[in-house]
Amino acid sequence: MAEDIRPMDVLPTKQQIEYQQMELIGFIHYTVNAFTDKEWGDGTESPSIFNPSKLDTSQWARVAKKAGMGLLIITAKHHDGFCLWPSKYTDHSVKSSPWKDGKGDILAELSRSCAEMGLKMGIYLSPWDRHEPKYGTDEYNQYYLNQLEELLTNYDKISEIWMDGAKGPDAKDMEYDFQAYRTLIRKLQPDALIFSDAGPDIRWIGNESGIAGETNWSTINNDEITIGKADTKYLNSGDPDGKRWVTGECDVSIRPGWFYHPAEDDKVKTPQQLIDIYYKSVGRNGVLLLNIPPDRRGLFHENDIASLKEFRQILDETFKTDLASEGTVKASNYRQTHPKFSPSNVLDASSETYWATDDSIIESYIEITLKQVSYFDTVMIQEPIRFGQRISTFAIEACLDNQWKQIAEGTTIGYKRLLRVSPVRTDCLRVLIKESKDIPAISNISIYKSSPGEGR
Ligand code: FUL
Repeated sequence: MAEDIRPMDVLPTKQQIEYQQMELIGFIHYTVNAFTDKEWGDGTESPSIFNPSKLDTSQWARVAKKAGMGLLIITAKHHDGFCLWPSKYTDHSVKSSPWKDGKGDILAELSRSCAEMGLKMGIYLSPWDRHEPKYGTDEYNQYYLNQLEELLTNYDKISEIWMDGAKGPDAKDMEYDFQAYRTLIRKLQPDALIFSDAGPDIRWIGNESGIAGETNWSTINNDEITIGKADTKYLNSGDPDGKRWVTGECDVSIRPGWFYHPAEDDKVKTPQQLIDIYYKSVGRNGVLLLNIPPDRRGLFHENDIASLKEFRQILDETFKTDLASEGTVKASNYRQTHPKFSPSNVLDASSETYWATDDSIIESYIEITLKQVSYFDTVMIQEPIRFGQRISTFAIEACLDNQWKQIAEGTTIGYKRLLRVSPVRTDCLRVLIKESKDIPAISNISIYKSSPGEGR
């Protein structure tokens, strides 16, 4: 049995690989803001205004599942400090609200609904807290840790913890003890992934439009990053010399705001806009974190659901038939001419098998002859990231009128790269690897014709 290729020095963990394979995950922004029409509550809101009439976490989970999401992250506490669970460390929570006579617990309900739908759950616990009087003193760090402990022990498995660096100009000075937060998370939920500008497991992609850089390395040097003050360009493209694997997460809301505002009911992103974001996030080695804010009833709004549904239909239609799957493959070189590294491995739709070249062979190509002449406009390439991220320059050529013609070029690939190429009709294409940090390896190449729903 041939040995696998030598892994790069910086590798993802099993949890990071599983996380990236989810591709699409959901964000739920909910708090008193849904009732005050604000984006940032100031912490003086009375819990008595929090009274959703039909809150139904199973509707959220059902819609998310149908859209193809694998995880739902909820604002357990946003900047206004109002807690969606009855925390014993504050009264500023659902327990002081009229919702379910103060006996409700949104985290418990969501945790059940996620389990029923086979979804993972994550929490956003805002470090910036505009209500809690301890904020600005060291005691606040203990308050935050206490709340983390409640959330990480009372609600089953928590898969992601989201910590943002946002702070208004009026915020009191406060040194967050991120190190202590992380230590507690690792102790209570060792498999949970921690998100912040600096990771350590998942990093912000540097904008709130859901768009990863065309070049997107999953590696960065996060020791140099201060949460809330990060260089957004650096986060957007990652760093080929990064010493840590910190997967990029692309957050964006389906509406202009993160929270529900009735005036935005007709400003929900169209399925085509969502598709475009998908190609620029998932298609650029990122994970798409799409926010759907429940309305005052406590439900996802009909318009958001309709858009999500069509978005999913377009994706399913586009990626239903891989026009390359029955083709034949050859490569300029393959490692030890051993079947384990055979170029045909790129067509078997498995991320386990892969093509790789012999030691020190970087410049190379892999050529696919389709079973029949086909019309396509989308190419997908994947690296087996368990061996690290390698490729840094590639091109795609199609055989047109008996000549190779470049139809796309790119830099990084990573877990998944989707390229929208000008439509071509051919039975032959090749992927050329030009530069790579070590010998290249590719697990999949697929080609598709995008669904007309995409608006072409
Ligand atoms: C930011 C917050 O200030 C916004 O309100 C929103 O929650 C966004 C996802 O993160 O840091």
